[in-house]
Amino acid sequence: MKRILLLNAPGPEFLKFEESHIPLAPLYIASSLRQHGYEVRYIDVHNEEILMERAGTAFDLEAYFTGSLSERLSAWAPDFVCMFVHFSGRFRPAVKLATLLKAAMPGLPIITGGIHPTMFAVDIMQDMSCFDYIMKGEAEASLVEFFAAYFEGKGSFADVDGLVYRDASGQVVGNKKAKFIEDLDALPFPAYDMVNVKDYSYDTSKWQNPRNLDFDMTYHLITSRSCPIGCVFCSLFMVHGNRFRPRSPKNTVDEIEHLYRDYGQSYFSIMDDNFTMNKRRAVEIANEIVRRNLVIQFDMPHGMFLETVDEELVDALVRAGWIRASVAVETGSDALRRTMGKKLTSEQIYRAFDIFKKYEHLRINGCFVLGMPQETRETLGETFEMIKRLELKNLALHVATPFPGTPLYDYCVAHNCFSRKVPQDKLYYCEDFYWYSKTPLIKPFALEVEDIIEFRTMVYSYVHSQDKGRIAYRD
Ligand code: B12
Ligand code: SF4
Repeated sequence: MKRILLLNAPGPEFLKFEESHIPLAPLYIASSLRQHGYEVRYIDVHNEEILMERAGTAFDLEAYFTGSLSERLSAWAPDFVCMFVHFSGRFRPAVKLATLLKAAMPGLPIITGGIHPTMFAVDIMQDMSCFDYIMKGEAEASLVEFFAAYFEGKGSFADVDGLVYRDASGQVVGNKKAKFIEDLDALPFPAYDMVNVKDYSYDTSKWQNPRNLDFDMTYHLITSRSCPIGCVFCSLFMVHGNRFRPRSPKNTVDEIEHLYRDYGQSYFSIMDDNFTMNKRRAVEIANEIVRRNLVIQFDMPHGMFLETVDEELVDALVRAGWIRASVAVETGSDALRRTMGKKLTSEQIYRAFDIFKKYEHLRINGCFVLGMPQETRETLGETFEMIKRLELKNLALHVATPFPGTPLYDYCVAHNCFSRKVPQDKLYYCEDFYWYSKTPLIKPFALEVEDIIEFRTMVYSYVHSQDKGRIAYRD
């Protein structure tokens, strides 16, 4: 039986997390590979780093590699390594780890994937020998296809969806990513048994807990993949396509019930991009949670589609244990929101918030994007007015970032909207895409970047002055 080692890359220096979460990408991949007869092991380097630092030991990747990791590698002797890179900022640490691996075990092939390798796949493969392959986008099916070709000679690399590889002459070949899994219910649940769940627990004593439940972590759930809205700054379509692909309410609640009954879990975070895109489905999920007597709490930190919000939806979700969500309001200006690619209107936003306000325990985090090329003093003014009128308890003011491959990037190139020079090669190492909120990369036509920074500081201090602690994440 072939042995596949899954490695979750460590985090970058500039973004240290105290909380760690059970990551879904490796566990989805693990369960699919196991279903197809592979022996799989998972090492969450990122989580081990967090645990070490929590215990007071500074994490040094080289020392960790030569010590604990190398021992486990030689003891198990994998046939292939899959390297997971959750976000762009973890790409450099992933390269460092892959380079150490290649130096120690040159014959061990490494494939990487995730949003960052997907965006820059061909460039990375052209420049870096530490990766042998890249798999673009959603990979449960395509990785199985690839391993069948690699280990058993079934089919050719040229036919593997989304694979980027070097041909016999060393030329990089990038296959198109065209196939997305239609029936997500057919996927096995993430292989939760591969992690020691306790390694992901942390202090939740300050978390909102209206049902007074006992929990020390949140489990992430993906109940649907992708999103059809097409915001001009969004890069997600490159990984998951642009069609909303939902799991059925039954399959979704089966997973929740499995985690509730077999793992004693009562707090969940629905990480979908647009959980409420299909209102009927969301209501059915909520009703099914209630019907099965699952006494849980859940949040939606990654987004809720406001267009479908009505009394019926909110009431059903609250009865099922919903306590908080982030909503992508983006701006107070209808015109600017349309420029971003959203049809959502201010009227719909106010209507949704009027419903939310009826539930005292609900915490809504308003997410805004500042500094689009078309941002003006007037649109910033409209945003501030909306923030005041919505009386947001929590708020996130992000700065627009033109990720390569998005319509916003192309627009910024065409209209020269960059606030500074963006390198033309090795874009995958460009730090502006790593820690993007620091200094705006876009210079709006009618504003300076300093105006955006000042506005952000002003709004945050206004919100703080209204209610101390309002912008804390979970308490
Ligand atoms: C859950 C999540 C989180 C969780 C992470 C939990 C965890 N344990 O890792 C939390 C909330 C902690 C989080 C934090 C952050 N996140 Co996050 N997160 C997500 C989210 C919503 C879902 C990811 C997920 O689990 N998807 C489900 C799985 C099945 O899909 P997947 O991850 O894409 O994996 C599939 C493919 O990509 C591929 N694949 C992935 N890896 C690999 C590896 C190999 C070898 C192969 C073959 C294939 C492969 O196969 C997988 C299965 O199909 C995504 C948005 C999204 N919809 O993907 C953002 C997202 C990945 N996060 C993002 C960001 C920016 C962050 C933060 C930096 C935010 C911040 N400023 O703090 C932090 C960084 C955290 C850290 N330390 O690394 C961005 C990344 C953008 C970018 N280019 O960098 C995204 C895309 C959101 C967005 N639209 O902007 N995040
Ligand atoms: S709504 Fe969110 S996930 Fe959908 S396109 Fe816009 S930013 Fe991307």
